[in-house]
Amino acid sequence: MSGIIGKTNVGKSTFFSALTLIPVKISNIPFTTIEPNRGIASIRVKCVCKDFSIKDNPRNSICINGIRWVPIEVIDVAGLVPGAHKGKGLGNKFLDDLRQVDGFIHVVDAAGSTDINGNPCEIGKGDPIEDIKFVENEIVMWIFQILKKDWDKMLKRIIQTKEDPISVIYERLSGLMIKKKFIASIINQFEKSIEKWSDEDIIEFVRKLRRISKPMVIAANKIDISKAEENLNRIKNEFKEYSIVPCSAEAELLLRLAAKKGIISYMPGDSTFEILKKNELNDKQINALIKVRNLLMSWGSTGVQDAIEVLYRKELKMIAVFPVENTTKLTDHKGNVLPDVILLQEGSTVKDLAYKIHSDLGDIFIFAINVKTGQKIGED
Ligand SMILES: Nc1nc2c(ncn2[C@@H]2O[C@H](COP(=O)(O)OP(=O)(O)OP(=O)(O)O)[C@@H](O)[C@H]2O)c(=O)[nH]1
Ligand SMILES: [Mg+2]
Repeated sequence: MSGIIGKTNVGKSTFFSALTLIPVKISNIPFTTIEPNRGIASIRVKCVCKDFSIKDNPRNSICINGIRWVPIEVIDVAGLVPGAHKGKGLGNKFLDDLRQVDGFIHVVDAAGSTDINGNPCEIGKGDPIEDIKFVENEIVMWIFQILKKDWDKMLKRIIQTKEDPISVIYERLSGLMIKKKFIASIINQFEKSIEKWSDEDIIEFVRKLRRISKPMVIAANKIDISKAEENLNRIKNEFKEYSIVPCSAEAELLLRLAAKKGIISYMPGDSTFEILKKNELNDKQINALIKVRNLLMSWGSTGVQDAIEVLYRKELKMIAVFPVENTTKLTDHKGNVLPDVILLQEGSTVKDLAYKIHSDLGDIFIFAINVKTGQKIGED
């Protein structure tokens, strides 16, 4: 699952709607979204049907011309303002809805058309660099508050009953689904033992832990507004270690809705589209499409599909696996050819795959076969 976060009024819900085609409330006033929106987006992976020259009939995904569209969950939450962890705006409690996410899409107003509190302002007056810094800080403070709530109790267990600090913190953060190895690797970077950590040390720990366990892609939105390009370069200079994807959620939403109505032919991520029903469009609609076509020519795509794929491929290092029961026919027990595709993080074992398919399968798992090489693979 991926979480769409950011300052209020930057285009998070537009981005969500463009990905999922779920109609949600969108408006140019801060705090339009209050309750989270949940939906299903898709990411593209190369299907193995072409490698095996076989016609597949997928169940959990769709195959179009050798490209598998794999469903992934996305959640769009309320917007943040500086000081949210102290209760400003809608506060940060709603971030609890993001506990289970694998990573974040951080939408920013690259055109600077909203001020620090999300109110519309003269284009270029808002500073997306400040926005990125404060939103990241609010995410850190959210996790810090979860840890801090029980910090004294945790220290008691570590000091009096000599429990392993890594296990104690892992247990406290279990709701966030952070792998134990990440917690261990960050704790080991600290020279001071945990009993001596100040609040600043805990915050530093959380900051580092967030970076490796919940990666973030910056979606530099509103790229259709001219001022955005200048800011995009500033953002790239300031945050060199981040994946930054220029995008226009508004353009993607327009294209996807037009495609749904059969007015244009367009697939998410495409660099162009074709108008199919020109005589059903008025001048205003044609002009809007021409504007989007120019945008695609300048940027290569609207960036929305790219942003979510960068999160899964580059940041989360997900690979696609096509499990089958019959290794000759490449089918499940019902005869569906290449029925499913499952996303696994690089470094996962086949036992992890077995558990993803079914918990019962994980329990009785003995070995798997790599169909391409014919090799037997043990559980690790
Ligand atoms: N020019 C331009 N405007 C956009 C784009 N994406 C969103 N907007 C506009 O930005 C405003 C805010 O959009 P929302 O999607 O409601 O923003 P949000 O971040 O979900 O806002 P809250 O839920 O209030 O925090 C709306 O007027 C959108 O039409 C874009 O790519 N380009
Ligand atoms: Mg919203």
